[in-house]
Amino acid sequence: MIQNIFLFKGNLENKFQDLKDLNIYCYPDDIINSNEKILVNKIIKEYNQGESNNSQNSNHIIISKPVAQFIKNLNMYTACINNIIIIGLIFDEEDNPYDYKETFEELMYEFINIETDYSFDDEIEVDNLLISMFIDIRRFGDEVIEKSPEIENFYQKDSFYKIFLFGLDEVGKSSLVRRLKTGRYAENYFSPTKKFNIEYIQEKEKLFSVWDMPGQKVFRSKWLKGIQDSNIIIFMMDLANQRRFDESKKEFWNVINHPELKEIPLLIIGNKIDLFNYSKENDGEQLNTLKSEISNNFSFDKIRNREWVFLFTSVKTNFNIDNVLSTITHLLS
Ligand SMILES: Nc1nc2c(ncn2[C@@H]2O[C@H](COP(=O)(O)OP(=O)(O)OP(=O)(O)O)[C@@H](O)[C@H]2O)c(=O)[nH]1
Ligand SMILES: [Mg+2]
Repeated sequence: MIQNIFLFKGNLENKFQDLKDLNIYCYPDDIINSNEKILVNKIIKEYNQGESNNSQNSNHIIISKPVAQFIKNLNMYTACINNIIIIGLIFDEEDNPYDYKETFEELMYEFINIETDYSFDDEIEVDNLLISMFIDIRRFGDEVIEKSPEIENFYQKDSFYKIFLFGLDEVGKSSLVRRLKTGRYAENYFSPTKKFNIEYIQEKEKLFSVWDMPGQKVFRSKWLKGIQDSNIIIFMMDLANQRRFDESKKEFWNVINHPELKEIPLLIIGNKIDLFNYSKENDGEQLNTLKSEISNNFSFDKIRNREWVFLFTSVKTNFNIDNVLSTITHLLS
């Protein structure tokens, strides 16, 4: 788990040559300061050797490759920005900093927004940056790297399952997870998911970890990083948004054809049925017609070598939500 985060800010002209001009910020503990010349020198040595032919274009952020270093019992991971800033993470001794590589790089780009030309001039800005990054990295570690203790028992009992939940943006994935976990629903409760949203849901003697994927296009290439060891796949679509059926179908088949998901049971959810005009009196018949239209659209008849079930739901009105968990349980048995 991450213990501390620090930031060195050097002088533009001489980079990190003169430690007098170096500002050092730490959060939450002041474990590094400019009196520790040897330590500080060792940390920045990596970056002063690097090629300095990167043009100093203030609108451009250049993040040099993060490096893992072990100095004075400090297990750290540092990266240099535009040759004048070094940001470092300090982990517990037994941690592997490379587990955090992707998140670390992503966060740096996210926080240091290129448009606003992040200057690091304001101390409060820097403090805020460090605190936000610290919290995000710790949260990532808790969710992705470390198993929470409550889960250990389930591992032993062999009743712990991973659910991979994907689909286009705004189909209602995060809303479904919240509904299943808390029974609650609220309109526009979530902003679009940006990282894997991992929630644990207990159903009788089983514990499910639901990996709710971010659906926006920019994040879809990351889906494949979340699929390993999945026991069930859930694909969700927005029934009312037929203009996006082609896009949705394409993403569905991209994932389903992935070799790692071979033979894994599949639940397909057509959500937002509340927005669909069907009369309550003969909804059974109308739903059947709708279901075959959708099956044709998405070519579900081509699904091979796996068990699969299609369900209509409305996360909003709670329609069929009880059946989601029971269908998952059925598919696992
Ligand atoms: N009418 C209706 N709206 C719903 C339903 N389920 C979710 N919504 C709404 O759909 C919108 C998107 O919901 P989210 O749960 O954030 O969607 P998501 O699939 O997680 O989206 P990404 O995180 O971007 O992938 C929100 O405004 C929800 O309130 C439903 O069953 N019916
Ligand atoms: Mg979401």
